Amino acid sequence: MKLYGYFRSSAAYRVRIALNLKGIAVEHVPVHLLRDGGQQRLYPHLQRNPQALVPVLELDDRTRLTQSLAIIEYLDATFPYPRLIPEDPVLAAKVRAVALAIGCEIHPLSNLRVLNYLKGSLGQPKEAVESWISHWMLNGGLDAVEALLPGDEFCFGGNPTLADCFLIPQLFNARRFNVAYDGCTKIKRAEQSCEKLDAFMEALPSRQPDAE
Ligand SMILES: N[C@@H](CCC(=O)N[C@@H](CS)C(=O)NCC(=O)O)C(=O)O
Repeated sequence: MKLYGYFRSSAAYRVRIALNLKGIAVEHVPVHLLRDGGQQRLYPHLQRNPQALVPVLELDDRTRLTQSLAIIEYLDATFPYPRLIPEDPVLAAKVRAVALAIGCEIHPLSNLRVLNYLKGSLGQPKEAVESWISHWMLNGGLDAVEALLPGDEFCFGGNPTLADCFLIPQLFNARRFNVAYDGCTKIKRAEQSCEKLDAFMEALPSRQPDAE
């Protein structure tokens, strides 16, 4: 399998964590989101994903899967150990809710193309863009995720789940954009637990072959 990604892409980072937790080796193929005006928007990648986004997981039969949540659901169905989506339907719904809160509501508002539009087309100054990012990342974002968590070792229970695969890359984004989440004690607890695991550490952007 091949994972088309970018070291700093938090959506690709989610998939890297899931692959590592399951011990699945893939070939990592970088798609540079800034070079050549954004390689995600150029022909070879647009064929892989018409949304012009990473990640894309290409299976050995060349089937291409897009959207990190769908990719991780596929991995959980085909490599079931360790489970990332709990069997219990109520717990599974809670785990998915945290992943969706991050993936559908927090992350898209500070995605590269959104920030480029704010800066470029709308001509917003740096301070306004920074204020946009921290407002949406925190208010009704990470503070709501904090309220959704029970306060366990990981997001839910004593083992990492899909929710941790989404949370940790979003915290990387928060630090990158200087968004303070120190008051989120349940999030911090889950983060500290994840940091003890190689699967999370090896997925860090700084440890990827295309890291700059
Ligand atoms: N919902 C998508 C989001 C993918 C996404 O937004 N990827 C970003 C990198 S984190 C990207 O490719 N951005 C390119 C751009 O904005 O032009 C997923 O979960 O896979």
